[in-house]
Amino acid sequence: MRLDVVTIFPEYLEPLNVSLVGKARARGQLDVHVHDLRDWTYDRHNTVDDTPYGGGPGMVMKTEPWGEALDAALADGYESGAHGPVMVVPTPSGRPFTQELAVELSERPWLIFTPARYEGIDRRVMDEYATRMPVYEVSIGDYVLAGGEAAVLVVTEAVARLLPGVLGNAESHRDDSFAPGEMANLLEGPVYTKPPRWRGREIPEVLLSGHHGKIARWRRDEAFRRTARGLPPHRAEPPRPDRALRGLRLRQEGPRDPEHPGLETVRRRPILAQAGGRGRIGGCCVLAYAPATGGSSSAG
Ligand code: J9T
Repeated sequence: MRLDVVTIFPEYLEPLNVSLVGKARARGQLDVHVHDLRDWTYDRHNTVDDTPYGGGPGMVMKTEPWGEALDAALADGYESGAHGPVMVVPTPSGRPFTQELAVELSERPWLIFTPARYEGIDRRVMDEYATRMPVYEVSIGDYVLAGGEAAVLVVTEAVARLLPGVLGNAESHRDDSFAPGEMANLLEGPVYTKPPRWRGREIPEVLLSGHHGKIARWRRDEAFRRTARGLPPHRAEPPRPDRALRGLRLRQEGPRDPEHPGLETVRRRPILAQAGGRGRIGGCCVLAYAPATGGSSSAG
């Protein structure tokens, strides 16, 4: 996979040389190119921003440096044989970044990140490149950052570990929280390692039983239990019931989400803005599971 990052802080992307992503680079599984946006400015001050049309606070990143930087990154990529670019624009108003989206991005051969500072990038840049490639505007959570670089690191790490051969054991992301398949919509349960007793705390006996069937069942039960205690706050999107949720039902408190009329809200929380996502400005549904036989009290 090829990654391009265009930024005014190339040094912010140094962590891409470390740990799992750094190793994937060293092994040639990831081909990372970090570009300085200011290389495409021609004034004394290397200006990349200007005041917003229509007034208002803050500054907006200018079209011209982004256009030239992206054209140059694209030309370089195509020249070296890359194909199928996707532009990834980190922004708090983007589509929520989920494991599902990480999987989708991991299947693309070439990602071009455009982390912005200030109030964001002039809209025409995204509109222009959307005529040439898919443009994903992505939010890593309901908060605002000083710049999109930290979001690039988050997305890259989530995507890189899904690339074939990057994780040591091919099975090791099968059981991730949110991974598609058996554990879809479930959070991972607790894990333990040696010693078997620490400060008076023992590990669950079943894990020492050597009985693989019982251990697998215990792990699923623990995952259900953790999920029933409440979804993590960053899950703005209601989970879809699936095979893994047979025997559980959803409990209600609050209004129904019109997009998911079969599901019921148990907790509401404010969200910043998810214009492109499935949440609603000012509040969204968070769902919790309850045993089908249980009463109607909230699981949250
Ligand atoms: C400037 O970028 C952001 O503030 C940002 C990017 C991606 N996700 C967010 N939640 C914020």
